Amino acid sequence: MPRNHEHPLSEAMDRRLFLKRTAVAGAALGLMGRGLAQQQPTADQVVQGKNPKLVVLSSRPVVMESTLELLGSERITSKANLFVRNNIDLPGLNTTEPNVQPGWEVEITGLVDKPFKITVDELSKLPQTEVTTVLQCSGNGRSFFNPRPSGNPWTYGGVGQVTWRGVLLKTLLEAKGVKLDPKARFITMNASTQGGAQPYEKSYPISVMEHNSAMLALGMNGEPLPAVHGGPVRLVAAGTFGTANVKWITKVEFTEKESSGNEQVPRYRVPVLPGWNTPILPTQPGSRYNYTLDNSRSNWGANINSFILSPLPGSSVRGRLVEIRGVAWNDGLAPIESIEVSVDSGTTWRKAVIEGDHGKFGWYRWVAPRLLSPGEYEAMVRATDALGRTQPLNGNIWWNERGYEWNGVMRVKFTVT
Ligand SMILES: Nc1nc2c(c(=O)[nH]1)N[C@H]1C(S)=C(S)[C@@H](COP(=O)(O)O)O[C@H]1N2
Ligand SMILES: [Mo]
Repeated sequence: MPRNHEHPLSEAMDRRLFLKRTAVAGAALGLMGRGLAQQQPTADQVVQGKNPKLVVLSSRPVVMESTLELLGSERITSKANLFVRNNIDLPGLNTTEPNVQPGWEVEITGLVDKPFKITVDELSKLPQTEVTTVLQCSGNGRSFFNPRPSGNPWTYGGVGQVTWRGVLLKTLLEAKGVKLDPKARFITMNASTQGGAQPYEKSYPISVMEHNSAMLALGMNGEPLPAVHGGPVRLVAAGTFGTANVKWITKVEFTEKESSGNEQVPRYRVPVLPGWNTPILPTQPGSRYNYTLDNSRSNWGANINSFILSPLPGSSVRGRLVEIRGVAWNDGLAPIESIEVSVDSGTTWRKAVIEGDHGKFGWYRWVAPRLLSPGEYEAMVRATDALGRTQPLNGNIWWNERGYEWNGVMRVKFTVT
């Protein structure tokens, strides 16, 4: 395993190795599970049905990340391998089993001519739409920022690609013959507070209905929505960061203003000049920022990113023909046009071949076949879309106090034998 400390991934691996060693030492001392060397429970112990290979970052609220190996092992991320990010747990829902509640109600209210309530059962009888999206926590990659912001130390696993099935908000309003007041500029979504859970309220521009196929999703990967992923019903806005995709939704409110709740501000924001689709305003690494609705924006459209899923960091592969593989994605507003790969730490770059995609909101799969003689290599990947948006070689240029929206070029060291 490479031990290069400037390299963010090996730092993360060092951390895991350290945690493992601590656990082993704890076991040797007979201290497992309590006291000094208390070990995190495994993913399957925290959420029934999860792959124990997921890395638990917090067991309460539940936060767990997937791994590059698992992400590379399937085209659509299975429910067992998908990361979980709860800010607020709902009691009893830590399972990938469905949450069967046909009578669950969602209220559609605010700036509409006829507010109404609809049950999950009624929703399931309306025309359904499917969309494959990359679901990614805006904190994914946080641990690569320097200095490291506080918050869950995500490496690369706070992401997955899943296929949702549900009723588009547009379809729902049409089916109910409900008209929007032209004053409506935002959609404000509320999650259930059942069992005494704290409110989770998020607002997004109303354009989400057109551009992001916003839907009330009832299904994931051809099954009813798993309880831990928001079952029985969740808002899905394709092409946006995870935080916009409110689980266990009970209310969709059309509003003139953005929510001023804690989850909207100061949480889940980056510094910007005013605007919803503006890049991060550079701030001095380590500095503080006083987030307001005006000087920052919510984590919104996913920024362009790409991962190498094979070879895995620190692995040995057989030469001479080595296929470097991975995925790339963005917010779906423009196609990804070029994916460049370097195997010499960025000295020379060559285009990878795009093998296929999963619609504009999903992953582009790419492969870069290279003839490599035995030795040490460092692979890097950089995606660029039709709007010229690309990834920085040094992701830290977008350092922000809360460590959101990392999309620095990934580096993977591997050995060819
Ligand atoms: N009700 C509710 N919805 C939520 C959250 C939450 O804590 N409560 N977390 C959000 C965040 S920050 C992310 S990244 C995604 C994670 O989705 P997942 O847990 O299904 O992977 O859910 C979002 N929706
Ligand atoms: Mo998130």
